[in-house]
Amino acid sequence: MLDAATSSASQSATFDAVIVGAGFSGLYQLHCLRNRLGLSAVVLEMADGVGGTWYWNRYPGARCDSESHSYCYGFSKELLEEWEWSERYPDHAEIRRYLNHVADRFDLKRDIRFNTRVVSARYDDAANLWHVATASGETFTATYLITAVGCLSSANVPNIPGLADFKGRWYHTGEWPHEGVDFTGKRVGQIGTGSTGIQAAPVIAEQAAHLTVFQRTANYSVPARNAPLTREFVDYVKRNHPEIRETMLGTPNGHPFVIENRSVFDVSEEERLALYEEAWEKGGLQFRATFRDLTTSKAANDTAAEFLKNKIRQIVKDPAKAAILSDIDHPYAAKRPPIDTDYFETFNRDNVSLVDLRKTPIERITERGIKTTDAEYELDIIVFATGFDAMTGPLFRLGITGRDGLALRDAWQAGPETYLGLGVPGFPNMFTITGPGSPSVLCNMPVAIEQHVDWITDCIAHMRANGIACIEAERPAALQWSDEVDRAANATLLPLAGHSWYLGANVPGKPRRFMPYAGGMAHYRQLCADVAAKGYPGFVLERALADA
Ligand code: NA7
Repeated sequence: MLDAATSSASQSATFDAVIVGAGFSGLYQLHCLRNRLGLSAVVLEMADGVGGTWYWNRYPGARCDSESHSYCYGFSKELLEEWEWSERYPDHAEIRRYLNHVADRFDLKRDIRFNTRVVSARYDDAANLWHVATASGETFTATYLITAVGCLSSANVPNIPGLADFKGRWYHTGEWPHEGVDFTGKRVGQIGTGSTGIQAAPVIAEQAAHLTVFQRTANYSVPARNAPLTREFVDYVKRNHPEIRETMLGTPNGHPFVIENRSVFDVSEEERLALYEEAWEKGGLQFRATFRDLTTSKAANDTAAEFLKNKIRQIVKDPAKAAILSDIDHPYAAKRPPIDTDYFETFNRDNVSLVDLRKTPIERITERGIKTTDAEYELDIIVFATGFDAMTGPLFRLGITGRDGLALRDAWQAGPETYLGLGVPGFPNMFTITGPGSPSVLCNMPVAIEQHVDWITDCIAHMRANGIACIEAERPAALQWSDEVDRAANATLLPLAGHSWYLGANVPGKPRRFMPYAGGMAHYRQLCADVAAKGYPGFVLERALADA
């Protein structure tokens, strides 16, 4: 084991591993490497606290769509038993409290460098080491580079002409001010109606003088039915977490519910509507699990889509608004399905209006507000709920270069190419937690993260036990895996939402490639376990020179 020491010659602190990011991934990876394997590891984190996604996303209504009792680590029985969530879906502040609790409980903060932004990470072929540089000029050297930067951490502010002219204030939801934003008496414009916009609009509308929602693509949403957890439920979870986790680990998406094994067409129309109604009342992402073929058969999906569009028409009283909100152009759940608290009801308020950007696109932002092709909307505040440069964006920001000076950005010019979403050809000893090509965002994130961190930890332990100095994904294996990622996506309705961020379609110029692995988490876990059990086929493992 190397010592975490600073060499005066190079001014570079040396570690076994540099981990980038202190969210769910980075915290657990540090725990595994330091507390389990006894390695020296440091986490470099650009924020001044832990939390990752939840450090930055503090917008009004920011709340997780996974149920709280499943949105947590499963590696520690004691942690599972001592932590109590307060609501069905945890809000951003409660998740930060949880992650701070984890960081303190496992004494992690002493190895996290906060306010430390990575600007480059360069693989040194000759020394088989990574050199990581930060914005403040510090450098860190390590055998392993582990990216724990999350999938949705690079905010996408669209390049709309005139933003610099706007005299009011503007904010992106993913970089929300810690002190909050006071909307009292303000005219607010919100661009974006994805999961974030759908959470934010009802809360902003309650405070603002007027809220104008600028919608480009209409979206489905199912009520979250958030509520405080009862004592009985909290106790039930404590008593039954092994069974709950077994369910989570057995499902394709890592949630604590099973997908029903019936087809839409196994039941009569009357029964189907009753089942949808029941799922609507129950609320949450579980709506998608009402039938097994909702995500794979367009005909099956159409029945759910029609049910949900009818709900919009029933809830929204103004028929013109209802028509714009229910004019949805993609199958249900082909984009990430939002869940909400009173989203459609918000459009019944007198102080909320809706602009259909499909009919009247934004021309520019002016000094006074947003100008579409048919009107200028005067605004004091613009909220960009416009999403993220997902999955690859956070990795590119690290300025990674691999073997022979190859930049990751160049290697992935035509789209990401990984083996299992864990390794990249040309980038030895680099591991990407929930990288492109892994289930990641199609799974309840902590479940995906723990599987990756456990796999990486076992791999590093294997390397050290067997004198292996270097591991690198092989190109043919990565190409084959890319084909498998495409195949898995094409077996579902996911590619039918041509404008989704899963495809990179929300960022101009980004190559269109379906990025997450849609083959299901349980199946993927088995594939990864098989690769490890067989001695890592698809990776090249090199012994240290002295041992060769
Ligand atoms: P999303 O799901 O990417 O949604 C972004 C929204 O912003 C969506 O409605 C976009 O419309 C809209 N958008 C983006 N750019 C523009 C421009 N230039 N003009 C008008 N409207 C625009 O991001 P979220 O933050 O809501 O959710 C991200 C994930 O976080 C979510 O899926 C969960 O996993 C958690 P579009 O659909 O592209 O027409």
